[in-house]
Amino acid sequence: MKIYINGKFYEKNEAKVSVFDHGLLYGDGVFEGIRSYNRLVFKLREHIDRLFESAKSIMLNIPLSKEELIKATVLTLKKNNLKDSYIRLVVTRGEGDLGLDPRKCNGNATIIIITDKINLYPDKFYKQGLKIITVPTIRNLPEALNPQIKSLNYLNNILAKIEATNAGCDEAIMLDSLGYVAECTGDNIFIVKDKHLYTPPQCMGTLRGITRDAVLEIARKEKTPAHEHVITRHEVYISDECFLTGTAAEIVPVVMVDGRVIGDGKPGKVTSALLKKFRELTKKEGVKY
Ligand code: PXG
Repeated sequence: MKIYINGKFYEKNEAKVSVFDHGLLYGDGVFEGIRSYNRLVFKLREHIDRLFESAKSIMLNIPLSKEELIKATVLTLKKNNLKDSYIRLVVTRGEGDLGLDPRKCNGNATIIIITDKINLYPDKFYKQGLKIITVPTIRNLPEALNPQIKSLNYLNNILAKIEATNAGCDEAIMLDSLGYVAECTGDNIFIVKDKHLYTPPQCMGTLRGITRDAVLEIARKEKTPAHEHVITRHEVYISDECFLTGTAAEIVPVVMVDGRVIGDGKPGKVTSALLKKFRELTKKEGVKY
């Protein structure tokens, strides 16, 4: 495995960063998780745009242009000769001292590109659907740490994941500070009611997921009404179908929420049709390498 760090390639056991890197010391940095399908990187430009937006928000200067970062990603994929891949782009504040002041990092951001074989979710998740639970940990307040920033500090989501696992569930629904449904720990959430799709708007403490946007795009093309609208837990419980979207999961059905059976307790028809369309999209769209 060849890993890109600041313009050079290293073998896995030699790919290391300093213990003084503020990505490690403070979670001070940003990242993206991207997938490639049959040598096509799905929505690469959208992921790069989001990475730069996250970086801009935390005043982290990425010392490459978007085009250069796309080239570096493609080069890493070529070097690793991976047809289907999971790509992790990480940009940290870089090496500083033990104080949190980012000025000590001298603008030496660390850029890391890891490309690996994709670890697919178990098939049973798609066939049987997920059992999920609402957890006590709420999603970060946009006024404190905006969930639009895909930062290296994922403790908010990790705590929620631990709570779901402790309860014997596959995923966690995280609420916002008002008690509305925000998202899951690494996925966005959708419900289907009377053949309409609903997903929380991004302003409610929800990451604007790229898979979420792809689903909204498919729905628009298919003339399925889709709404970005606040969702309560009640509306999730009485929905006909529920599913999660994310780069790793793609579109995964949910069949139980907080002990309530969703629809008939099986993955729904709308969800399955969307997954089929989504997989067709990943076969034909993307940056080739
Ligand atoms: N919400 C959150 C909080 C996320 O972290 C999504 C929604 C879905 O966004 P995309 O753009 O992927 O449709 C994410 C993305 C991981 C991992 O290793 C998690 C994500 C991305 C990549 C890797 O668990 N989450």
